[in-house]
Amino acid sequence: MSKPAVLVARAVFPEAVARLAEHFEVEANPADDLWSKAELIRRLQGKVGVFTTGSERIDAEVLDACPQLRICANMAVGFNNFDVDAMTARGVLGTNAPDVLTETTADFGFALLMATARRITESEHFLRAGQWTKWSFDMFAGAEVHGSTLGILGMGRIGQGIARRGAHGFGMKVIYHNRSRLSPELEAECKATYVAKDELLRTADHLVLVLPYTPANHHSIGAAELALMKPTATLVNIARGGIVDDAALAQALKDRRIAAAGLDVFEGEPKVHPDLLAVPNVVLTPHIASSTITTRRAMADLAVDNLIAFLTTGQPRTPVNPQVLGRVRGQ
Ligand code: 8YV
Repeated sequence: MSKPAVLVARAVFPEAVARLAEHFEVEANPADDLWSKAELIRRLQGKVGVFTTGSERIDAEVLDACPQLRICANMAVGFNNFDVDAMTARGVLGTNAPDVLTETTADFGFALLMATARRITESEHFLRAGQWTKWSFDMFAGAEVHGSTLGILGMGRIGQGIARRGAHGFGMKVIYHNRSRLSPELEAECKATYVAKDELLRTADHLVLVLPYTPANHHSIGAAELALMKPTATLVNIARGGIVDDAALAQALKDRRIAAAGLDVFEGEPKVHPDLLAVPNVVLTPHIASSTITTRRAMADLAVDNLIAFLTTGQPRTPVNPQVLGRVRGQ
């Protein structure tokens, strides 16, 4: 009997593709470039599963054009590339890759906070440009991190990881806002206090965004929110582009309405708003918060586990729409 066919939509670890090939006929994109939607649909013909990397848009058009597709397994904790309602309505399972990237991503969030507050990349550019000719008493004076107030918007697993680092490692006072409050036990463990969003914006010395992208969260931070922040505050976004209005942020940075920002994600990435490239008080990284080999392997392994487990036993490890189990297409 021929094996079911799956597609790997973008280049990933060869070992991940090899594991899939033990169970399935695999077609794998050898390139880092995303296929166009038309090409993705063409490649998906006859495939029951697809390994996605968080950027391939799986919507009603794709699902209707690929009636054999039963599972989309994301190598990412975020799954805003999936139209989950359209998938659920058509009996297509989505899976994501939570937990395995939590600590690594929290490490990076903290690194970006530190680099932003202490102006590490800005001062490095100055040095590399040969501009360091003398000492001055306030040269690249930054913002205190230890003992300051850390604000976290979005208190899922990664947000909690950042809270722990801030509270336990740097003696920061941690405040957070989230759709729902943490349990008293988790609040105590993270030493975090729940506050309203406005209070978070007004009070935080360093504000870290870790909320998932949903239409409701689009431009959660825009001109009005930036206006509430302290002029000395810093903003870090390791969540998703689109949560921040990048044009409004660039203007606020230019006008020094906030002190600095650290951004790993951008609206329309890999394109970056030209005004962000033009201001000095921003640290910019190319969406690498989860990028260590150990963690990226674990993310790929989890996506592979989900494909194998679901297509062989019907029991995925980390479904995002578990309500479709039992009524997935073709079952
Ligand atoms: C990924 C991410 O690197 O997991 C996520 O949601 O944003 C990143 O860890 C990216 O989506 C590609 O897999």
